[in-house]
Amino acid sequence: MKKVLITGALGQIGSELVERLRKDLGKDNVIATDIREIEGSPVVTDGIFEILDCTGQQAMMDTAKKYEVDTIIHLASLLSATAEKHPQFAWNLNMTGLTNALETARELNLKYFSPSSIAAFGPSTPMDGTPQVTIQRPNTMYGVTKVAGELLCDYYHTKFGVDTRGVRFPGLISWKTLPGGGTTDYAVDIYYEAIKNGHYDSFIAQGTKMDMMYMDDAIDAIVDLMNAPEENLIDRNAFNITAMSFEPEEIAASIKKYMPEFTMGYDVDPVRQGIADSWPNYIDDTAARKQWGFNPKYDLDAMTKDMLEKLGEKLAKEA
Ligand code: AKB
Repeated sequence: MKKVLITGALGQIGSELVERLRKDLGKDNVIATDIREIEGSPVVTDGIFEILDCTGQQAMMDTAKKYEVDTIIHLASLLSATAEKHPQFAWNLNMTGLTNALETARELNLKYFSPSSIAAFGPSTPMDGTPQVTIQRPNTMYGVTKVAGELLCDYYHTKFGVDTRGVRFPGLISWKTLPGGGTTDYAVDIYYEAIKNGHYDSFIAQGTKMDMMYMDDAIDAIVDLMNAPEENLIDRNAFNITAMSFEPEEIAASIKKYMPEFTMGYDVDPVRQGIADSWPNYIDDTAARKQWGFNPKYDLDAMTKDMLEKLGEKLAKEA
């Protein structure tokens, strides 16, 4: 991975991955793209940035050719809750973007990464210690696109020899860029509300466990998987990875350790609760640990400490 094209670069993962890869590879070797431009964003101002609609095959191919990249990291995608509101649009965006990115990788012989998700599992999946290879019959449109994407990435590897790689991300928590339209977003919102108001009403119900990860570990995971020797990879698309699993009461308890006055209530959203109930309580990421050394650094309390510090500073500056 020497010169990388990133789609969805202004999103929650993209904005931090761009920053990291500009440091690792040099500014001229990271081509950040997104469908829109956010004025003043460092993704736009601090290096190469192009407007790119990933549903346009030719535009993606032309951008990859123009910059002579050797890797494509395709992040543009609609998340679970938004996809349930607009299922046909979600299918179109998630699948057309993916097939265009895979075709670009096939034709130009590029290395390829796209994220899958714990959403690729469904109600008939074993919920505790969900294995790497197991039943995948999700009942959400987002999940359907993630399973189809995993299979298509495997197909492009076995049929065309494209070096496709992916992970099943859990909920990702970060202070720099907000997620948009996900089910696990409550675990980000809670920190914002804790700092701003000292109280949070969770849209996910008491007792609902989901896998989560701090963004620093997610970015390391992408970089480490892309740099792993190809011969070590058996599972490819896509590896289970997780750093922690918790329910709303546990994250609230972790915040209380640093902000004893913090309180939490519930205002459960039935749609997002239904999605959360269909996902695993915790997944087994042994394959990722063995095949490419996945080893997250942040547990719940370490993440909470860092989130409260960094988000607190950010919100104070913005006030
Ligand atoms: C979502 O909640 O939709 C995402 C995911 C787990 O893929 N954060």
